[in-house]
Amino acid sequence: MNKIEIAAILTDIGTLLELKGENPFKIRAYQAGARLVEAMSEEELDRRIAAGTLEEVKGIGDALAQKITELKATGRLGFHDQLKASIPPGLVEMLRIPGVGPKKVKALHERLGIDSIAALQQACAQGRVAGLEGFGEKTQEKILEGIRNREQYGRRHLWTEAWETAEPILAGLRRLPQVRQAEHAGSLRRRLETVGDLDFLVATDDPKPVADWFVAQPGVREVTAHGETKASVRLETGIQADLRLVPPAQFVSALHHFTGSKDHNVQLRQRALARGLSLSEWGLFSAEHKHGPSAEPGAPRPPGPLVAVKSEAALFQKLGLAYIPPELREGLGEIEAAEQGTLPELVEEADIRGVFHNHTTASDGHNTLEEMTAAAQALGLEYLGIADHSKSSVQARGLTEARLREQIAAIRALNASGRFQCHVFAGTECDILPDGSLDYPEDLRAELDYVVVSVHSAFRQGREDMTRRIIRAIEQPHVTMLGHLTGRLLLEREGYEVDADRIVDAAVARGVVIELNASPWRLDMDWRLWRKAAAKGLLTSINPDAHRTEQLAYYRLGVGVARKGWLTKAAVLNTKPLAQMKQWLA
Ligand code: DGT
Ligand code: CA
Ligand code: CA
Ligand code: ZN
Repeated sequence: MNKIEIAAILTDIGTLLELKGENPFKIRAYQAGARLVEAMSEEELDRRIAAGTLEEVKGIGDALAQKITELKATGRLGFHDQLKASIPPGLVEMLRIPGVGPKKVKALHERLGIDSIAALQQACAQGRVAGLEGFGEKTQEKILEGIRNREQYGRRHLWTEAWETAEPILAGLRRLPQVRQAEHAGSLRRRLETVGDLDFLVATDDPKPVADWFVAQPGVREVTAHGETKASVRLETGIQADLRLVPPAQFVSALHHFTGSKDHNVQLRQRALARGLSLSEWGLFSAEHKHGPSAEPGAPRPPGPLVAVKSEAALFQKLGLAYIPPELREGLGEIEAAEQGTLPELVEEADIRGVFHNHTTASDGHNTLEEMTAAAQALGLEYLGIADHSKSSVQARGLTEARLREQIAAIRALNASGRFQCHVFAGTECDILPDGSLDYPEDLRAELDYVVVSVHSAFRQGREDMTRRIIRAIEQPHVTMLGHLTGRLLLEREGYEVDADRIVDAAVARGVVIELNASPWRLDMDWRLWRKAAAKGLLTSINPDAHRTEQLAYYRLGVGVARKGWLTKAAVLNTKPLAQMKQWLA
């Protein structure tokens, strides 16, 4: 187990103890222990475990040191397993409702006997929760809203989660000897930020064994269809998956059809008809009749000869169009642009040279500055921008001015040491305070290489106040970019309301960048707004907002979303090589 997995278990123990109403000191010891483990480098943790010197770290007592050592050695902890087994699983599930923490769960369980989300919903609906001490009408309403959102959102899945489920399935399909070609289709292939169900398409002359494999693969909870042209399953993760099986000659048209979107398909079919062609999942057909006009009234018109196409590019070409990448197939003008030859040359993963807006253990990140730098370098990035939280973000352990100055010095020293090829830019994610002023003064901002400004408080201000607040923030000196425009958390909470057009205009006027926050929960600013914004001259930066080393790779997800927003390499700041980037920031 690495330090992050160990810390996660310690945190979990803290939560479980809190649910049991254990001694607050004991709870805090586990929470603090988790943080201390995270803040250590992997090497230090190994060294201390080997030397038996964990207890020397202030805040780690004997009992904790023993548990950490056991986790490191065996990857398990008997104490944790027993603790988990002693608590009804419904209580842990209730923690996923926004605003419901361990103390509330405990009170609900002890005083009202509530041990599941369903029971909680019922109690709220009957007004029994509002009467509890520490709850009230407002809390009750918020809990209900949280439960309703969960149900509504529960039908969709974050793109990354869907991708992680889908990749091994596609790989499995491709390994089957009967499979000639296999692809993802649907919203996953179009890189929509959330995915309803997975769609797979296979070309085969022998569909039965393929469908049989699909419904029997590990992770299948329920089979909802099992035929030779289509099979559907529900997976353990709750995601549903459709497999379509077609003869090889039909693969291209079926892939196009099942990639969608529906709007794109409808528009393309109309275009085909206008050109004397008929397009469907079965193929592209010439509409001319071979069979004369003798068909019965109302019978489907027999198709004319098949127009063979070897690739999607060829399919588009037959319709007089340039190739439209899947990300753009949303029926939002891509067909017109493909006709006029004005489709953008989309940014690609390989264009990204470095990443801004990343956290370290100095605030709420899980890896040290050095670990983050090593990881960025391993990804082949030329530069890494650090942007820890500012002092008002207390819950995220935001840096005081003195601590930020120390961090700047540490970053300069690291660059000077030559330890890493990857250059580190010193930045901040500076809070935009409720009145639009900034959490750090101008002279300190001037010492940094770059400044991200973000809203993390007073979310319910209303559209007009929030818009003015953000514009005021980005109009101040030494502001490089605006973080997560709406603060949304996909499938969890809506963002705060803003007038995006006005903020974009203000950013363009001041030469401020708006980030494309590439965290899978955010993907904010939304792809639907980028095409128009970039046309106004807005630059973006694809920012992973990484809180641990593995999350640096989120920039790849951000590239997918940028492509969906029609963005070119030129519209993305962090495609600049290091020397140009330094110049631009200066
Ligand atoms: P999702 O699953 O809700 O995230 O979105 P999609 O786009 O993956 O939709 P899905 O799985 O229902 O269907 C996959 C594709 O199949 C869809 O993008 C386009 C095509 N398709 C499905 N139903 C229709 C339809 O009624 N008309 C047309 N033209 N295409 C359809
Ligand atoms: Ca789908
Ligand atoms: Ca589907
Ligand atoms: Zn933030």
